[in-house]
Amino acid sequence: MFNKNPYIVKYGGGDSSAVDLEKAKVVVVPVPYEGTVTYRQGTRNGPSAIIEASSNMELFDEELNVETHKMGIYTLPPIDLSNASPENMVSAVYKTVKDLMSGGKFPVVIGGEHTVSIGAIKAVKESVGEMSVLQLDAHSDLRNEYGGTKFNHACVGRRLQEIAPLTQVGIRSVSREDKEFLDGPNNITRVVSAYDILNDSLWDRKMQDALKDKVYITIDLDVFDVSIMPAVGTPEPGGLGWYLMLDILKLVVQSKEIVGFDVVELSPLDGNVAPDFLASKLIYRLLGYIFYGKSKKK
Ligand SMILES: [Mn+2]
Repeated sequence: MFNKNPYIVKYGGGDSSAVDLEKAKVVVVPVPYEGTVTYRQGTRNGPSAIIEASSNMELFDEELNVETHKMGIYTLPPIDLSNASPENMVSAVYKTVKDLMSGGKFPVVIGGEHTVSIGAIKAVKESVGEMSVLQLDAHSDLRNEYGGTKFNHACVGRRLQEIAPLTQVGIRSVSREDKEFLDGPNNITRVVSAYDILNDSLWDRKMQDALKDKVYITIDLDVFDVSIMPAVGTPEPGGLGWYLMLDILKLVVQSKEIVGFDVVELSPLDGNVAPDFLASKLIYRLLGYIFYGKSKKK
């Protein structure tokens, strides 16, 4: 479907592709990597599907009443390392994001499988110092090793909490090893599960209290309910709806400084482009909240 010359189109389409790198505030980094997927394949097509969808999306944000792209969104050529080891891919993403951070850019990484976040988060952490990672995900992904590598997507949470304090929200799938890790004496990872969101009226307070002032957000699209986001490698029932997700993001943007984010694990479906558009609009809306939503409270 969306495989024809995908990167000629930039995120946001015509208008925002006119921006050059020097003038851009935000730089989109597509990483179509799929090296350790365990079930449904196709995340390598995620970035091109998101970018394609973005060129058919309204660039006027009807909630915020702004044209978010006007602050300058630049899309880099993809970091395409399909046959590389996860370690090599992680270090390539690290180098790119590190350069962007030293240039004062705000990084938005789009995957690809969830391991693409590791290098990005390491680079952002080194640049901004003390920060938290907010992981919106169905899965805890806290195994130390899976399929013979520490860089499997099932180990992402574990790697991330080695870089910065981790708070996971929307979790509804936990392995025995994940659980033992979470219950262990030295664990500082905080989990606000899908069940907490349903049953604990203080869940939002708990999420905010767990986060430091600076926050990097990593969004695994399987955090959404499968009814609106079926295009993921490992779907789990019982996920978040669109407006709940927006409320969570608004809450975090209002109370914290967001230092970067990524959106990963889109695995486009033949014959259903709705998930691609969801992912594209999610990125745009979150950029809107971060760059226009804070001062302009409606
Ligand atoms: Mn997941």
